[in-house]
Amino acid sequence: MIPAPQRETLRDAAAREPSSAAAAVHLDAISQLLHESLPALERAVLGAAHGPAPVDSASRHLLEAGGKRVRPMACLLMTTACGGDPRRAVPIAAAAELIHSATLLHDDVIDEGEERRCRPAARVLWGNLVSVLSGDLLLTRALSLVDSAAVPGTMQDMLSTLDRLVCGEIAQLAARNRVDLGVAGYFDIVRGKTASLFGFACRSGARIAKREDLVVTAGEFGEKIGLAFQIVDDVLDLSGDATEVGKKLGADLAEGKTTLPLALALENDRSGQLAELLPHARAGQREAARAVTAHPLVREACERARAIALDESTAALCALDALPSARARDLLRDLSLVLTRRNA
Ligand code: GRG
Repeated sequence: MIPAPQRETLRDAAAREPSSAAAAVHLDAISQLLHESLPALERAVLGAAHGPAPVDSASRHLLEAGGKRVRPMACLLMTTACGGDPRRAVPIAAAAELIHSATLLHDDVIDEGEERRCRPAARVLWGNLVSVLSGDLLLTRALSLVDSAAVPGTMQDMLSTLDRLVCGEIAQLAARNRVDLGVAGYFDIVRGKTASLFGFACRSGARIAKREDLVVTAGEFGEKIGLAFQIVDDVLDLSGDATEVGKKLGADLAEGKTTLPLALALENDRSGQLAELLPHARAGQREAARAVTAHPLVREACERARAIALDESTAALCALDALPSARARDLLRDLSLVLTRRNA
């Protein structure tokens, strides 16, 4: 149960601040605290893309397109919040970003995605085979980084995180086109496919800082912001701005995914009108897709999903009280706020 005062604080902050201006201020403060480790992180991430052509080019194409780097940032901040030196966290933070990048390269093949980070997906330029092998290359490089860092507990954690990621994706494929997945089924999938890697990034921060006693707390924070992050991703797919988001909107709908807004809307669909429209939208009928996206139950569910993401982040923040560094703890709080309110 989230203590009421903290819930108020985050909701108030979310309502008070225009999201883009606040995000810029928060991200600037995070960059200042991590001014030595962020450039090193970038070098470590981009340095992983060397290898045989054209797999190296496909990897670089994705890595050089940027991305928000939120998983490594969470790792670096958590290391600092637990009293450690963020420079020591660079290899494992880079590994978290490389694993994420590998999943994107594979995911775009599975979902036949065309755009990623405002660019054509690697599979569009080099084909599926190269995209899969680029993902494999980055995955291997990530494992090497974790192995060389030799931080007790992180390799084991990395392996079980990969297991959860893959199982989350398998569960999502098995649930494709279902209308009865429900909110609980949705959360099961997202804990695996998204929250697990945020959890790894944060647990690793506590381990790098040699605070084994804080690993569970840090992991709880990471898993919760990961859930919140995915929920916002779902909402943006149904209601975002394609130029800001950097990929085609409505993709989740077309791919038969039951995202949180859809699961919530379907729960309230007493007339069955939405459930009837959904298979047509998923079969690629544009009018049906437009009708689903504009449906009042879906619009209302997008608002509710944003509120759930905010509550999940607030719950995450409760775990942070135990962490020693107040400055880094505040910045983790700001990072959660940015992630929950983002439009891209
Ligand atoms: C272990 C290689 C490997 C694969 C596992 C394909 C797969 C199986 C899992 C896919 C998991 C997946 C793509 C989850 C979605 C996570 C998500 C919200 C992606 C968007 O992340 P952002 O917004 O992207 O951080 P940027 O571009 O900013 O980095």
